[in-house]
Amino acid sequence: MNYDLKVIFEQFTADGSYLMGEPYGSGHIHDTFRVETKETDKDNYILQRLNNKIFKNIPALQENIERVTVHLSSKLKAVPGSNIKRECLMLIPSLDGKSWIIDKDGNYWRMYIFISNHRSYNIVDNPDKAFEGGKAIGRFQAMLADMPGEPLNETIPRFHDIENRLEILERTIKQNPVGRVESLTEEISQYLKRGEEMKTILKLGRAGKIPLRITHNDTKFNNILLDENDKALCVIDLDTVMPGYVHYDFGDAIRTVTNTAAEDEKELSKVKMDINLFRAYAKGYLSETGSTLNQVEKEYLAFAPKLITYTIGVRFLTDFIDGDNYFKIHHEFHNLQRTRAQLKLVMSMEEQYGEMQRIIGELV
Ligand code: ADP
Ligand code: GN1
Ligand code: MG
Repeated sequence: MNYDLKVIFEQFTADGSYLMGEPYGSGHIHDTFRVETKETDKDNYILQRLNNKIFKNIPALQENIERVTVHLSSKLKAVPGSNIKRECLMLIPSLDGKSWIIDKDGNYWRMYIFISNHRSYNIVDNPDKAFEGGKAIGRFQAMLADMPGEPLNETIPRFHDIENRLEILERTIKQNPVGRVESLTEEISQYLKRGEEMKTILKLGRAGKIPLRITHNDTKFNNILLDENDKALCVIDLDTVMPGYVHYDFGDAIRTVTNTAAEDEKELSKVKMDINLFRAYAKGYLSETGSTLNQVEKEYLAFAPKLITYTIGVRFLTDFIDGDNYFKIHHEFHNLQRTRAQLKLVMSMEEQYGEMQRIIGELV
């Protein structure tokens, strides 16, 4: 699709005038563009066409992001030497004072200041970056712990609820809408046989042993921007910030930080969990949250990466069976490749589970 980015840009109260816009980043959900302004001393911007098939209530989604960014920036302002424009997402209001606009074709758009000179990685190659990632997510959770007001809107209901995800998988298998189920016997059986174990966190929540907190829920490493020295800078992609268990954020970060290969790696022998990166992330994370987590939350941190890697794998598998309606894909078997790579990563975590538990035990 071709959009008139200049016309859309001009419906926001940006400082600076439109020079050019181009697709940006490797997110799986929205259409993201970087807009450069003519003036070299003005900010550049991120313009996003929001996926309103996935996020069905955009005003509720934007209300969450407004609340979260106001709270985070007020906390950051109190920190000497902080640079709000780079350490916190900054929404740009539209001409009519909202944080989004609807274009003439009914598309929803929002705009942020482009965070300058950041670094973003899909794969982590050393423990220092992993440690910084852990600190960034730990600090993010800590800063949101005292956000006032009503609970945030649930932008995607039951997002990480594995019972929900398994129900949808089983329903999609039964429907078999594009005839792919027959060729997936091995993948389906590998996923389904792990289902019961994966309900552990939900059960602890229901038993009142772990609290719902404000969590990010999409902590893959390319949603954590680092600065030019590879130090933690800003946590982005706030669409799913809502009530959740800390295990969701810890697990999703470990899924991406410790994987020695890409999320969609075809050559499965390359996919492993690097235990040194696990240790470094956990150390960074616990340096910020160690004093607030309860004993049971800490005890189950080592379990969380298996759960979230499995959950995302279940979602890729479901989407492949469904005919690829959710995640952006770049070729016909992309979701299948992702499904297999996530399963391989779960297996690598299973092999190293004892060591993961030992490391957490040492750190808490
Ligand atoms: P998606 O939900 O599709 O992943 P994101 O909000 O994560 O969308 O944005 C996609 C990508 O755009 C990010 O991974 C990041 O590279 C880039 N990005 C998003 N917001 C900003 C920003 N404010 N400054 C710089 N880069 C950004
Ligand atoms: C999506 O938005 P993005 O690309 O950061 C997805 C996550 C998955 C991830 C897998 C709203 O994240 O849940 O873990 O892809 N986001 C949504 O790469 O579904
Ligand atoms: Mg993203």
